[in-house]
Amino acid sequence: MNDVDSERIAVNGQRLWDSLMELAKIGATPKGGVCRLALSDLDKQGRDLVTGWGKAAGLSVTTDKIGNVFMRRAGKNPSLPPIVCGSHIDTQPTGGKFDGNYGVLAGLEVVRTLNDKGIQTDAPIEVAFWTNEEGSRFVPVMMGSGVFAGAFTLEHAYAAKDVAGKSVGDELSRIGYVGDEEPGKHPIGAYFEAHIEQGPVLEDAGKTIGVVTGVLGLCWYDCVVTGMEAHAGPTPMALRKDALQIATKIMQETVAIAHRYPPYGRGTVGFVQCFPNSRNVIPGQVKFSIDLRNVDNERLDAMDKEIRAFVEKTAKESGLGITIEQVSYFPPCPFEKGCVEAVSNGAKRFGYSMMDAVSGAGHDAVYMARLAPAGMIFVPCKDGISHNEIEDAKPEHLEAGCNVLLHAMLDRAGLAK
Ligand code: HGY
Ligand code: MN
Ligand code: MN
Repeated sequence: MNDVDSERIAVNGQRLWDSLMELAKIGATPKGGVCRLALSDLDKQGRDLVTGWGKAAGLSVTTDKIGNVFMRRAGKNPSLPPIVCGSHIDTQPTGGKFDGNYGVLAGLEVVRTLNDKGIQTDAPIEVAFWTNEEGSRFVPVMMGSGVFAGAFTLEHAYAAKDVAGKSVGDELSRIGYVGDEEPGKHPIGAYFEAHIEQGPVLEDAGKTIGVVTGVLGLCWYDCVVTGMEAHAGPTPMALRKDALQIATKIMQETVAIAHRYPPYGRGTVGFVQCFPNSRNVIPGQVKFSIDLRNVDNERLDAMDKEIRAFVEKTAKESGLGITIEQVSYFPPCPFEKGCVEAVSNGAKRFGYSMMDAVSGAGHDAVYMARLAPAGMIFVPCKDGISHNEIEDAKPEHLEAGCNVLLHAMLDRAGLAK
């Protein structure tokens, strides 16, 4: 046991790639992407496949009440808190093979490699996947890890509904993943998440590993503009209460605010519902999402104030009813220095090119960082594209990131003496 030179062990990149391609078959789309929405039948199939692989690798599986799953490899010292890695396996409707899935299967590959080499760690190792990271079908975003970290209550999460009116509580129990464990009552010694960058910086710089120093803060809002449905023909322009025309002003301002707070300012409107959505009816109501992000609290707070002020001014000027409700929020999140160093040391050990990176995307690691030292490993994705069915990554980059994950985990878990 442990007679292997742990400095040199490396993962099996082909096995990692094959497991990614196998999981990607669940919810595969014609354009080569994956649509596996949180708590759908496909999510259940993905969960069953991954937990089946975990059990086959000798892991013991526990699930908590919001459906977060933990797959545990015993360490020599069971009283030590586990070193946890993972990510999510739910995807966007036009998602890719790698977003989230990579971090979970890289964790599984770490376990399979330790098994192959007969290595026993001092602390236990766990591979986790978190419920509804994407926040696409159900809001808030990063739901499972957020409940785990106490950012919002289990009841709040259970009550969340999708556009068809189905609730998280009902859907989670329908797929059979309401576990016994109280969310958060699960020790975490440290947490690492491997993820594709989902942006162009690493590829542009020709680097293999992104040593993630932190994550942008995020504010999500639901904005509803209420006017009056009327006939598109007889209604003079000056007498309309056109909800869509007013909504578009707020949508434009969302983007304008992001441009006013560079370089990390982000403003996006991705979800729009127009009622009654008929070509010859002046829209009576429009509901849309607003996603604002930035790298520090000052800028994010300023962006929040500006969008709220603009909504208030627009309501006054237009006379239409406008509501704006914050539905997700987390502040900018720096990662713990020791974990950041463990990641860069792992990259150095293999001689991988690397650079510091700030994550524009939110990740479950943001909530884990509230509970324990946490860090992330980025690898490039093709043309920096993600949340798109054409999302792609190179096997050698995915393998490199997994090697760094392996050594960062060993750095924290220690080898059994
Ligand atoms: O929205 C995000 O940043 C993540 O993909 N859920
Ligand atoms: Mn993700
Ligand atoms: Mn995503």
